[in-house]
Amino acid sequence: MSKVYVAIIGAGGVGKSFISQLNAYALRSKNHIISTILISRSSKAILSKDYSGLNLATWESDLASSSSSVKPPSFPEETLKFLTSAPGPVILVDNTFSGAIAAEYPRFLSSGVHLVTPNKKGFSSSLDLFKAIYSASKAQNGGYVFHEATVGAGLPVLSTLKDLIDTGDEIVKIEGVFSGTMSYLFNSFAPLSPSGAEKPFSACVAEARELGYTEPDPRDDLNGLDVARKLTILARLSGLQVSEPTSFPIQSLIPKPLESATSAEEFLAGLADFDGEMDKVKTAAESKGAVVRYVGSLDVGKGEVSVGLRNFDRGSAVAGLKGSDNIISFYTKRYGERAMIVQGAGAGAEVTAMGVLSDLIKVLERL
Ligand code: NHO
Repeated sequence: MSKVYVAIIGAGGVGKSFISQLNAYALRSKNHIISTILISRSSKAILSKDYSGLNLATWESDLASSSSSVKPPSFPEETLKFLTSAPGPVILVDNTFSGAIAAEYPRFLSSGVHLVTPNKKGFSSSLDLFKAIYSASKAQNGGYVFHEATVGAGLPVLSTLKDLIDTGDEIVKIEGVFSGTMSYLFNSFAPLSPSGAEKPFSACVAEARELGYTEPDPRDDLNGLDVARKLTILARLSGLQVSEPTSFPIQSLIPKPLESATSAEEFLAGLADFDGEMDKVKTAAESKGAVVRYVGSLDVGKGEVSVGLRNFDRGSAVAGLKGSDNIISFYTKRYGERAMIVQGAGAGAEVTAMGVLSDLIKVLERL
């Protein structure tokens, strides 16, 4: 049994689920002793200074009761020093939203620290950072990097894309529903089998927010940027040089006058005034025997990426999606027009954490 050290930054929704899944995995692992040496939130941290490992069964109360003076080690210097002084391989798990942490990935990787993360920032911001991350990982003694959960949560989207490319297939087009929030919204606003009791778009947004499917401010979902980040990652891994996630057309569902609303509540209150516009979009689709959905599309041959509303035939897989599920279709030379399809829950802490843990297991298998 070889010993591996794990450092976890970010212990919110995904982080908590990840730690509980990691604890269960560590108990049943036959090949590795997993020693968790750091768990940190924005303002607090627990650290195993002698590298003997934290107790994953009690981490939450340990973190809560850790004195407020126990701040996370300063990032990146102290953290890097602590990790690179460990007496064995180290895997850094970044479960934050932080762009500042993502900007330091190349430094950690080139120091031999392995990285797994659901944080999209490092892979979907500037192209320079994306390239620096991969070249640091590929350099001699560079750490492995995996980020499956940045697209489709635990669904095998990035690993499928890699397998298709590595086996010599040619990616023609990738398209689908990449946002759990948008999926839920349109499946309830424009269902495949209308019952006549559908709600206006603003009420669907309010309901999705109450159920916890949207970000606290729904504009962060409706602006399309989350989907654009996912498409940027897929495009870059398919070989396209996408400079920024805003360098291609993104259809925002935020009415212009509401962009400057000062709170989520003000935004939601004003959204009802624009229900008529969304109704027109829905009715236009219905008149063609179709339903409207919010999708992302990547045409590799043409080098085009787009994010926005599109009509889909009622018999199509996209139209038949349920709840907050994602669907991703890979059109390739080998699979032809029928496509290879990956479908299922694409948002939520448990399934996202599963994507992160499966990446950590991939690193373990390579050590
Ligand atoms: P939280 O609950 O806000 O937790 C963030 C944690 O990071 C907190 O503990 C905070 O204290 C800590 N933190 C922030 N900055 C820090 C710093 N500088 N130092 C130390 N700690 C710091 O966020 P979540 O929900 O747990 O998300 C964590 C990461 O997973 C984010 O990068 C998020 O984008 C990513 N992620 C989440 C989901 C999800 O469902 N929650 C998904 C994918 C990736 O597949 C999901 C998805 O795409 C959902 C999407 N909205 C959709 O499709 O509708």
